[in-house]
Formats: sequence, C-alpha cells, structure tokens
Amino acid sequence: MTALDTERLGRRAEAMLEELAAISEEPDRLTRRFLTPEHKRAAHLVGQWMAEAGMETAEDALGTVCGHYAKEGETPGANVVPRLLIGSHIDTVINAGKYDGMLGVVAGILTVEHFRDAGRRFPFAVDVLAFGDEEGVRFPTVLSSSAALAGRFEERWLAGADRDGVTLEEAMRGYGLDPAAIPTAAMRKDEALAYVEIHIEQGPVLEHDDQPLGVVTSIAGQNRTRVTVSGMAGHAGTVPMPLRQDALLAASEMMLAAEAIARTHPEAAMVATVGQTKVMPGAINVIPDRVEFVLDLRAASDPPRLAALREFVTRSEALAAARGCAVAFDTYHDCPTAPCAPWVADGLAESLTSLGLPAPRLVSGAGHDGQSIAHLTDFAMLFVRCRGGISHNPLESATVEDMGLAVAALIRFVEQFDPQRRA
Ligand code: HGY
Ligand code: MN
Ligand code: MN
Repeated sequence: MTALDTERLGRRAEAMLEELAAISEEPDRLTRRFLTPEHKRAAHLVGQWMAEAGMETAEDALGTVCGHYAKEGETPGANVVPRLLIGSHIDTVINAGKYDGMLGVVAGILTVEHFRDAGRRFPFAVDVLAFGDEEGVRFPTVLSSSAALAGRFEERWLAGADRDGVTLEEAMRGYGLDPAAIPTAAMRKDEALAYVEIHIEQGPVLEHDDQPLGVVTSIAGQNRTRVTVSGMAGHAGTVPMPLRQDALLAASEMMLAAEAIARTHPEAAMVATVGQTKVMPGAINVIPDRVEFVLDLRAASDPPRLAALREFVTRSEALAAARGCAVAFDTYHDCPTAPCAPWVADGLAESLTSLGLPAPRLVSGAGHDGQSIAHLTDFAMLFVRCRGGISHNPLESATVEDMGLAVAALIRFVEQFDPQRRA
C-alpha cells in the first residue's frame, strides 16, 4: 500500500470546501437550498472536480451529480456494472457551516483522484454522489434526492411548496429537470454493492474522547410534524385575557410540552426541536389566530420516539381545547432508525486500524442520506471530529489533519473493499 500524505489530502479538502462555501444564496452567510441557482453552481463545480479526478459525470433526474470511476475492463454502456457508492450532500441549512455534507463529497472525489493518479482500477466501479436535498429546508421533503436513487421518491412530494409558494415540481422544471424522468434516477439493486459516507460528527463525542474519527453504528430515526394551531384574531387592547383564543400561546405551551416529553426520555437519547414557526396575521397589536410550527423529534430507537409523538399529540389537543383553539398535525416525514451494515462498518474500522488509529463506534443523532440508501444497499458512515461538536452553525469546523485522516481511511477502505463479505 502506498504511503498517504494525509496533510496534503487534508489541505486539498479544506481548499475545496472553501471554494464551495463561497457559493451561497446570501452574501454574508452560507445558505444553499435544493434546486436554487446556487445549488446548480455548486453542482457544476463538483461535476468539474469529478471530471478532473478521472470520472465520467452525469446528473440524474433530481439533480444529483454522479461521478463514475469505471471498474477494470469496463466497456462503455455495459449493462450491469457493480459499483461501490460514496457520497453525501451539497445542500445546506440556513447560515450553515461549510463541512456538513460537502466534506463527504470532497472526500469521495479525492479518493478517486488518488486511484486515478496511481493508475489503479478495481473489480467494481466507484460512484461518487452529490445529493441536493438532504437537509429538507426548502420543501416539505427530506432526503428526496437519495430517496430517488433508492427508487423511493413519492409523487406527492412534487406538490410541496417552499416559503415563496414555489412547488418542488416547478423548481425542478426551473432547474432544467423533468419530473416525469424521476423513475430513471433509481439505481438497480444488483449494481449497488454498498454505500459509505464521510461526515462530520456534528456532536461532541469524538472531541470529548480525543478521537479524530469514529465508525457509525446506526442513524437515529426522526419525524417532522407540522402543527397548525387556530384561534381567534382580536384587538390587543380590548380583549380581556380570559376571553382570548390566542393561537401563539397555545402553540408555545405545545412546544414546551414537546421539550418536557423529550427530557423524560434521556435513556432513548430523545431530542425535540422547533426551529421554524409562522405566526399569523403577524401584526404587533393583533392576537395571533394561526400558528404553524414543525416539530423535529428524534431518538436512538423507534418505539419511544413514536410513543412520544402520540403523547405530544394528546397533550397538544388538551392544551388547544383549554384555550378554545383547534390544532391539526401533519407528520410529513417519518424516517426509522437505520442500522449500519456490520460488514461495511467493520471495513471502515479495519481501514482506521490499518492507519494505526482507534476505531470507536458511535450512534448518529443527525439524519443522513444513508437512511434513504439503506433501501437500495448496505451502508455505513465514518465520522470526523468537529470542534465543540458544533454544526448547523457557521462555527462548524474540522481540522486539516482529521480530514486528511478521513480521506486516507476512505482510500484504505476502497483498497480493502470485498463485496463477498456481504452477509
Ligand atoms: O437534520 C439532520 O439531521 C440533517 O442535518 N439533515
Ligand atoms: Mn449532513
Ligand atoms: Mn445537516
């Protein structure tokens, strides 16, 4: 095995991430939502890097950029080509960090570039994938582009609209995509050997344990529930407090109920978050008559999470009734806990060992495209330590050293990858 210059790999990664981070919808912070012109610019840049690294590039019906590094002896247009999938996402949250998602795509590109420079091919192809809708912050969908690759795109998602009323279908057409072609994005199950993703941990465990890298055991399940609370608009100066049907106060009590429920389940690593609300009519001197918010609920296993959601609904209905309000729930995203395939995770652990590194195992509280790809093939993930465990925040950061080790581990993983190990 050739010695790997992890410092150089880490510096390359950092420079590429810096270049991607400059492509933002907003001048003074990083925001790059699915199917925006900025997504297209980032996709184009990533496609260029893939081509420069020796890959054939294509864009699928959902805008996923795919770099294909042919297997040894592969003939163009071959029917069934077994392939190892490496990927992550290039969309971001609002005011994001520059590592979440993009690091996994850059690591895949640098890995293939290493083999191209070494003139190395394998008995399997390597596809590097840059998904465009992992975060799910523009449309009421989550993981839609990886879902399409796994043949799990749902037609009803096309009608979902963003904050400006633009539907996913309209945005696809504006981006130059044809919704009718979505089924063509599905990869054949007999071609996908496994999927691996490098990602920052987005939590404090590796830093706390002073470990640069860690192997993920499973991805926590999550659901997103839109809660709509309806009350009665009224004059802020004339309606006595006991006579109000204040939708915002009812909604506020529901959010606190969600927090209380999550706090009673530390054993399930349960977390409840409300990051997005809409208060109407939104005038300072009008009692709010309608509030929409989305509850993001997660836990390390599914039964307590689903029970907690039921408890939240029951308590919210009582809180609404007590204030003469109505409440409705729409759980538009429910993604079960996704276990990583032991044979793939063990391969990642062995690659760490081959670098003389420990291979700690940890759960992912954050969601990832692997939860979709699990319906297509076995998957596993490698986490990279991030400073203070901070993520979804411009303070998010990983060191050049740790990123270099992650790319080196991915290179070793590919070198040692043996699809026969599949159970
Ligand atoms: O929300 C998540 O867990 C991921 O960052 N999309
Ligand atoms: Mn991510
Ligand atoms: Mn994220």
